[in-house]
Amino acid sequence: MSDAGDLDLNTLNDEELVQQVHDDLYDGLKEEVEAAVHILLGRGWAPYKVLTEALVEGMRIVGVDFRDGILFVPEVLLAANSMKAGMAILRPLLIATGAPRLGKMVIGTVKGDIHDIGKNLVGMMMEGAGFEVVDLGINNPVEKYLEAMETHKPDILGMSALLTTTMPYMKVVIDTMKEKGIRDDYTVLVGGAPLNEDFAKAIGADAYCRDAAVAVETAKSFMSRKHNQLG
Ligand code: B1M
Repeated sequence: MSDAGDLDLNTLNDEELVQQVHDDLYDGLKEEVEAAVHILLGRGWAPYKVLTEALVEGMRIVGVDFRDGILFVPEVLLAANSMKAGMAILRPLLIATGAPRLGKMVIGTVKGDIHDIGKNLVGMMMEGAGFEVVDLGINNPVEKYLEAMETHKPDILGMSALLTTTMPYMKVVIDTMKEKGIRDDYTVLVGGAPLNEDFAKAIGADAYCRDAAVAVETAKSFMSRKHNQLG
């Protein structure tokens, strides 16, 4: 899409540089994405602004062309790797807020699903807001979630699914929690592009989170309700 070959990213103004990140993400140019993230941070951009305006927006554009059959899995994988490289630079900055510990969340992508960018972002933002996060990774069967809840005793269970074929698995996890009599011991938050509030309600989750910022706000509000009940 772009000719990033001899381009000196430092010569671009902010708007051009963000546009260039979108192009470089699209082209899977990891090192260029990393360099641009460093430049934007060096120009005083807040990490969250770099994340949303440069990386997340770039990935949204990739998603549109993937859907329309213009990009294919290998190209999207390269874009995803570039996105992850940019996120890795931002991660320590986003989590180093010194916020007091608010609670603990176990999060994982459900069985059959290997999408993890959104889940990782939610984990990063939750850590930044003061939550301890245990990340189970991708492709988690119900047993993995149960084991993690038993071991880590979180306040919140977060599940992510990006495919219409894998989102019903969230109900399998919640139903199993009900069968074991532990459903009400946890706040269950779900998210992922194909979900919506009605789906979350139908499967018995506590809330649907449209994005990472909503996940943080929702988690905080459930934690304050919990503390009010206890106190
Ligand atoms: Co996939 N893929 N993919 N893919 N992929 C989608 C999801 C798709 C919508 C693309 C499309 O056709 N438009 C489509 C799903 C269609 C559907 O089910 N209706 C699709 C498909 C079809 C597939 C394959 C089947 C393709 C194939 O093999 N033929 C295959 C499936 C593999 C599998 O999982 N078994 C596949 C593979 C891949 C890659 C490996 C190439 C790569 C994933 C790399 C990775 O994650 N490490 C990939 C990617 C990158 C995408 C798109 C382009 C981008 C997803 C992403 O990272 N978005 C995606 C298109 C799209 O979503 N529009 C697509 C950026 C991220 C920041 O947003 O993940 O939505 P998102 O997360 C947000 C919110 O949703 C929310 O907060 C996040 C941050 O704001 N959120 C949560 C997410 N999880 C949450 C959990 C919470 C709370 C909030 O818990 C509390």
